Amino acid sequence: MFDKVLIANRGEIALRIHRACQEMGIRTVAVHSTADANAMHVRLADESVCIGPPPARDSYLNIAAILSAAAITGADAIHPGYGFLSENAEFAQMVEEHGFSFIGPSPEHIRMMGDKIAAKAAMRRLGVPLVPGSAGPVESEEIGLQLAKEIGYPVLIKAAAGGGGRGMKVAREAEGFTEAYRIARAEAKAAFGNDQVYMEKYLERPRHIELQVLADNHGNVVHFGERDCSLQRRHQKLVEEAGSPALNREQRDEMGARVTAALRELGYRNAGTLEFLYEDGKFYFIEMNTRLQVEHPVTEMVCGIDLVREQIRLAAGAPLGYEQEHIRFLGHAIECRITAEDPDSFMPTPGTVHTYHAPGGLGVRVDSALYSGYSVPPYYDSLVAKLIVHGITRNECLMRLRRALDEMVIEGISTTLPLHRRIMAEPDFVNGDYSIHWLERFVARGKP
Ligand code: MV4
Repeated sequence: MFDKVLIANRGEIALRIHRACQEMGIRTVAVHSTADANAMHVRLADESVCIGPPPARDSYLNIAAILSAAAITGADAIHPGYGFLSENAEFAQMVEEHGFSFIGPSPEHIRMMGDKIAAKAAMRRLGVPLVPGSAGPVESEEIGLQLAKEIGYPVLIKAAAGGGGRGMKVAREAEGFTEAYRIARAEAKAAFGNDQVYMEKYLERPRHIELQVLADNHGNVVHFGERDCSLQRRHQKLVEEAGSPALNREQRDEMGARVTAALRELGYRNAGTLEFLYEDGKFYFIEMNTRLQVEHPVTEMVCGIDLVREQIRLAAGAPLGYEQEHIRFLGHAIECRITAEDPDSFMPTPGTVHTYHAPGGLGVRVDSALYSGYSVPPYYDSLVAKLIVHGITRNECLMRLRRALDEMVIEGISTTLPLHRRIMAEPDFVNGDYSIHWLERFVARGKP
């Protein structure tokens, strides 16, 4: 097992990783920008190294500085968290070339899944269902037009290097196809330096459902069920739940079996998440994330497993040590992502939190790096706390979540807490009756 892990991240996820290490008897190294000198992740770590000025590209994305910090502190392994360098195949490769373990998948798998066309080709070959669409890149508008006719409108043009909603264009009929195609390619070129695009049938009202997997270095792969992440606005998730109110046990088992078989075949290692669109009882694979996700705690709550500890164990070469049948699902969990944003306009609200009080009680978990007197810097993601609540039934979970939201205090800056309180009182949400478009419409309706 590792003696020392460097955590190449900040905020609540740096704390989350530190806690797993602490329980395993592993010492931790925090890295931080000058803007984060007083951050909680720096205070709690066993050691810390300043790696640069506030802008992320000079600090949390500074590969040379992070590798130097690992070398001078004698770390054995690096955990990238989410965001920043977590899905950077070159970084994973350099970590290993410098003699450290990367706590995550192989650089090859990160690279493969970063290319959305390659990811889909692999999943198609391995029998995972996909949205009807192009088998590879769509090289010209003539080919695209022909294919759109075969698939049937509306179609969606997506960037091969995209993901997370960036660089997508809908064409509702042949009339607008050429323009959508040209814009999609130009935007892909500008955003990713790669203008390759592919095409899919556009699903009008799907849910966004993802499956959590873990794989060891010995060919064992298990899944931990699904998360429903349909509640999002402009591709930023606000609320996630495990399991999905739309699925039953048989559907979960069936998708889990298919996906674990595919990843076994691929030789995948460590943690991963497969994203699906779900509509009219059918699943369609769209992308795979090769990192720990923000919303992993809802899965931990229903499965009673520490996914970060598992990631660390697996990266050190340990076998999973349990099989699919040993993974049980108990009850329901919901996570609210609380951000330093205006709850109506979603403008960031950096500044000093003069009062912070976290809720508690049975089934309540708060993952946050906040403390009273902390100043939220303007340079990074606006996530300030995740409130995760577990209940035996979804209804118990909801009642407990409403209570916890009422108990939670973040004063000094505006946050999305009031919006979460409104969502949890909304009949559609209470009934589990929502698609990926629900929140956008709810927010547009405004406060009652
Ligand atoms: C789609 C889609 C409809 N049909 N693909 C957006 C994020 C990226 N991961 C994939 N996305 C979508 N792909 C087809 N064929 C609708 C979306 C989409 C979406 C997906 C998940 C969560 C929120 C979303 C919001 C808008 C659009």
